[in-house]
Amino acid sequence: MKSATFETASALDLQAWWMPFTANRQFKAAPRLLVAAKDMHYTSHDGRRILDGTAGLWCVNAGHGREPIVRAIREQAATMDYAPPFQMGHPGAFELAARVAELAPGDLNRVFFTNSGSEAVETALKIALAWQRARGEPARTRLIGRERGYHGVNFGGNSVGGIVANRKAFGPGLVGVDHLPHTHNLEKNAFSRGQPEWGAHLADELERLVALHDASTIAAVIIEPVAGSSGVIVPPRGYLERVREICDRHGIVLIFDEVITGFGRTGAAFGAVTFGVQPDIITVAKGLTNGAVPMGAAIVRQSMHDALMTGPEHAIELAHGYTYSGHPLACAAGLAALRLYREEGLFERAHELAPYWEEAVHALKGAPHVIDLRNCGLMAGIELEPRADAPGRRAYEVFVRCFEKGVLVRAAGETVALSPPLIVEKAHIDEMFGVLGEALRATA
Ligand code: PXG
Repeated sequence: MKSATFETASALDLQAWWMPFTANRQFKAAPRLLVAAKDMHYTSHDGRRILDGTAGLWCVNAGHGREPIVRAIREQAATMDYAPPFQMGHPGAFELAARVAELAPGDLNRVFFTNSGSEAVETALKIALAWQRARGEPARTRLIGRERGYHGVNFGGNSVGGIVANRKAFGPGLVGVDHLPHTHNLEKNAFSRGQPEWGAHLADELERLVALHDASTIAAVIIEPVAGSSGVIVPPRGYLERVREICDRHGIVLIFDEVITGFGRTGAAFGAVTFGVQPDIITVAKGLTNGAVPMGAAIVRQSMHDALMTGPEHAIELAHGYTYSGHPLACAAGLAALRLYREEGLFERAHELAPYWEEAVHALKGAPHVIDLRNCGLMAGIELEPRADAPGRRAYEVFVRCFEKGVLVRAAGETVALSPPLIVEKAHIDEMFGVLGEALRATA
């Protein structure tokens, strides 16, 4: 079957799909539809080539429509469409788990599959609680997130998350949740290249929360090594190390939510590797399958897993899982994606391109409206002065202008975020920032 063309797209009734994280009425009045994708480019419904500056939504790390991934999905669909994961298994899930475990740092080598980043987060939080209970600390039920954190949209992740717009409509969420302060500070850190110098002391706020609640009530801390959705906030030097130390001192599980930072985005397999800090659980999704089939995972320390392998052998050790945990199509896509990352050295490539990327980002200093520039690996945040009467509007307008000029960027609040596929070439980087500069100059 052929992909939708401009004609079919414009004839579509757009009303039935309640679109996620979208201004539905605004979008449907002036829709932006994508109908095809290959390598670094999308094709829009009006037949234009759009350079992908965001790897879809931070996920298509090897670029679009890669033949080995397409083939793996096609072959798996034809061989076995689905296999139940409860009290049954299939080879692909075991193989992918082993590959993920090899890639993950330290003793993070037990992998629980989910279907999204949100589910990976719920899974990690539940494993942390179950582990505390299994080791004789059942009173440790508090979960600590961070202001401006994003951990998906389910009740657990939303509760530990710290983006007010995502929280305010949905009630109190989980009880027993607290938040660390975020580390964003324009006075101290604006225009830092890579990790800012100022802010490691903000990790000490965790000591304050321990003093307030008592360590014996705290199960886990969850943070993004680099906060993505709230505008690419890079951790201050020494900050993650200090969070790790405090968690160790108080028996608190440390979860890194690497749904965005996993699979090469920061210039190594995981942010944990880039920053040299070992968490107890890493959550992933997105790049795990190159975005081609939905899949997430919680990657857990073996010792935590082993502590739950108790009780009679016939007993289910963790009462948790999804119908589609380890779905065969997702596993096929994941195995092909990880092979591509390895064979093409894409994480190393991200690392090697990062200095060029950093120069391109910081060359926007002095461009209209720009009040901060942030970068890490192949991620960038360009923060704009908000319009007093219309928060977020300026970044949104820049995003629309870039799209009209053939480059896909992402507006995250007041920040324009970029995170291209790791196959990006220097000429693409020049094009992205050239168009972004033009869009900034054209925007009031
Ligand atoms: N954790 C993190 C750190 C994420 O970035 C999720 C969890 C949830 O994943 P799922 O697969 O359930 O969406 C994410 C997702 C944005 C944006 O504009 C980012 C995400 C989702 C939607 C928009 O930055 N990240």
